[in-house]
Amino acid sequence: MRTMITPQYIVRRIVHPHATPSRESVTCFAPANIALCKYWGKRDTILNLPVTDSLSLSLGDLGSRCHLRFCEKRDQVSLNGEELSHLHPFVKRVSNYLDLFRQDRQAFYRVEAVNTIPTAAGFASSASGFAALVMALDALHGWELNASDQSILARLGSGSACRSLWQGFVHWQAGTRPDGMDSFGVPLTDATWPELRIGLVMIDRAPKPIGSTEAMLRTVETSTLYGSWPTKVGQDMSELLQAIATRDFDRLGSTAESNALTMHATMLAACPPVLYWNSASLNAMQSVWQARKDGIPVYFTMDAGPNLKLLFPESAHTSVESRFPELVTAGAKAEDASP
Ligand code: 2P0
Repeated sequence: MRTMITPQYIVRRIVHPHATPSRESVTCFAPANIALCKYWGKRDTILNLPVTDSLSLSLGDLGSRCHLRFCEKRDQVSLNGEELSHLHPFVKRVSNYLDLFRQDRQAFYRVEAVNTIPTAAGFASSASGFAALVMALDALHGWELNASDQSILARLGSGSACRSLWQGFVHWQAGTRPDGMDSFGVPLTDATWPELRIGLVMIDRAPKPIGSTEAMLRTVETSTLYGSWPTKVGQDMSELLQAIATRDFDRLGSTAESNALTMHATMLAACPPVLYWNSASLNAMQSVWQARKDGIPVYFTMDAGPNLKLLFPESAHTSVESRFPELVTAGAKAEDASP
C-alpha cells in the first residue's frame, strides 16, 4: 500500500519553480462532485491512488471558492468568513498541503475559503476545496498548468478532488503507474444532459463515526467482499458510459444505485463493520423504491454518510419533491464539462 514516491516528488515533476508569481491575489471556484460509480479503496495511501476508476457528476455552482495571496510569518486560513486558529485541524491539513508548494521556507499563504454549498445540505466540500486551492495556487504563481496536472495535484490533497476541476461528468482513470502520473480526471466533454438533476435528502448532520480514508483502508484490508469490487466497478463504468452516451436515465440511475449499495455492502463485511446508514436512511431508501413502484423515475446514491442523493429528470422534479419535501436540489445540470 505504501510507495517510496512522495507527494513532494510529484509536485516537483509538475511545477516549475522558476516561474515568478504573476498576481498579488487570485480567486478560483471549483464545483463539488457526486460519484455515480464510487472511489472506494486505495492502491497507494500516500498518493491517494485508487484501486479502480470512478465517475462523477459535478454540482454546478455548488462548490468552493478560494481566495489566495501570500502573507508573512505563518499561513492564515478563514472558512466561510471565520478566521481559524493555526491549531485548527482544517488549518493543519491545508498547511501540510501547502508545504508541498512553498518555494522557500518563508513563503506563507493566506487562504480564504468559502463553500457555496449550504453547510446544512451535507455535500462533501473537501473535493471542491482542494480543487479550488490548486487552481488558485496555479493562477497565483503563474505556472499555467494543464487541467490534468492540476487534477493530479488536487488528488494529493483528497482523492475525489481530482474530479472537481470540471463541470459535468468526469471519469477518474485509476491508472497503473506507481507514481500516479496516469491517475487523473478526464471530463466527458460531449456528454451534456440538461434534464438530469441531483437532489439531497438530509438525514443527519452529525459528524461521521469514521472518516472515509480510514473506512476505505479497513474495507480493503478486512472485507471479504472487497475482492469482487473491481469487477463490479468495471461493469458499472461500462454501463454508465453507455447510459450517458444514449441519455438512458433508467440505466444511469439503476447502475448508480446498485454501485452505491454494493460499495456499502463491502463496508458492512469489513471487520469491525462500517455502517454509515441509520434508520432514517433506510426509510428514505424505501421511499425511493416505493416512488419508483408508483411510476416516478428516481434513484439514489449514498456516500460515506447517512444522507441520500437522488437522481431524477427535471420532468419528475415536482413528484420527487412531493415525496421528499426537504429536498435540496443542486444546479447539477450536466450541461457542460468546461472548467
Ligand atoms: C467517492 N467517497 O467516490 C467516494 C464514495 C466517499 C464515498 O471519495 O482519503 O475524501 O481524501 O482520498 O476523496 C470520499 O473520500 O478520500 C470519497 P481521500 P475522499 O466520492
